[in-house]
Amino acid sequence: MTAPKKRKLLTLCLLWQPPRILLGMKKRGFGAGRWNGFGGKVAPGETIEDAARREFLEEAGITVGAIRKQGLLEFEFEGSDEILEVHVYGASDYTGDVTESEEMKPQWFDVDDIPFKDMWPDDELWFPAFFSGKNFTGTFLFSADEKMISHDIRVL
Ligand code: 6OG
Repeated sequence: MTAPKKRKLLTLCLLWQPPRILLGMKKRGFGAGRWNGFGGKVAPGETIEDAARREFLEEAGITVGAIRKQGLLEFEFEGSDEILEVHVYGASDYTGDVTESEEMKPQWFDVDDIPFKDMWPDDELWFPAFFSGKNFTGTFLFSADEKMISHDIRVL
């Protein structure tokens, strides 16, 4: 029997002020070279929402206002013994100055001009649900070389 896979809790927060959205170019580590929302691992003893806010501050230098949970995404990579459980939040206001960090280079994009070809391939599939304001779930299987093999997205 194979052991059940460990789950790694992560956050992903999108700051959306129609018609613009703030994305960050990941400069190092997992997902480097791709634009994404802001987020990372939930630390022991921290709520997922606190982690989302902390990561935004660490990566883009700003404090987000109210945040709303909108999605739950699960990513499995072939050959990996863990499942990434990514909690997706939306925010629409913030305080502070958007600042580049060692991990992320932030940039505003028009929502009609999102650089999907330089993002994780799943984003194009669930961003429409995010922008519709609906809640959603998704499960994705990736190959070890980061190609998407299958996906199942449900808009709730
Ligand atoms: P650190 O490992 O840097 O956090 N993340 C993904 N985001 C998208 N859009 N698609 C994926 O498809 C992702 N896998 C992980 C979660 C990694 C950050 O990247 C997100 C975190 O915000 C595979 O701490």
